[in-house]
Amino acid sequence: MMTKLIYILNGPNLNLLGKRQPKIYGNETLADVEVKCRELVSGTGFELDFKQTNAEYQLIDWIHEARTSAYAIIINAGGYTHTSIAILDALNAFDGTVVEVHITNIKVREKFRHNSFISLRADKEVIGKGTMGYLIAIEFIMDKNF
Ligand code: CA2
Repeated sequence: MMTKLIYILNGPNLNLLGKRQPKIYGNETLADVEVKCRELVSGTGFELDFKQTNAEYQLIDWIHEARTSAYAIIINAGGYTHTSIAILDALNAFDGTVVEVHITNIKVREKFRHNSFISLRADKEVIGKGTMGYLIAIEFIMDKNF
């Protein structure tokens, strides 16, 4: 059986998850989240590429790479969510499913977090569900496939 690849892309500062500001972002590290995501797809015919970077160009390069290798992208672009037309442009060149994830509810935080450029391309947004949002995003992609 051919496996379907899901890219899970994490942007700036998400490497600090579980290490600072637990009241806002919780206690789980990004490595913990990756383990749970891998458990969820295990034996389903889906495969994960789970990555984090602090660099905008790197997110863009990975999205370009996904054009030929991935079935879907789950993206938490961190602070670039609210600023990056370049990431939106890259996502617009990707034909597969795009799910935007935010651990916190960006709509009820500071005003500068309310806008998301990524939401203009996303097929689904999962916001304010904590790190469970990544699992909800995977479920959405897997359900869409059946
Ligand atoms: O809620 C989210 O998932 C965010 O994408 C997280 C970003 C923030 O800029 C967005 O507005 C919403 C921040 C990344 C996490 O930054 C941390 C900083 C310190 C400790 C833990 C995480």
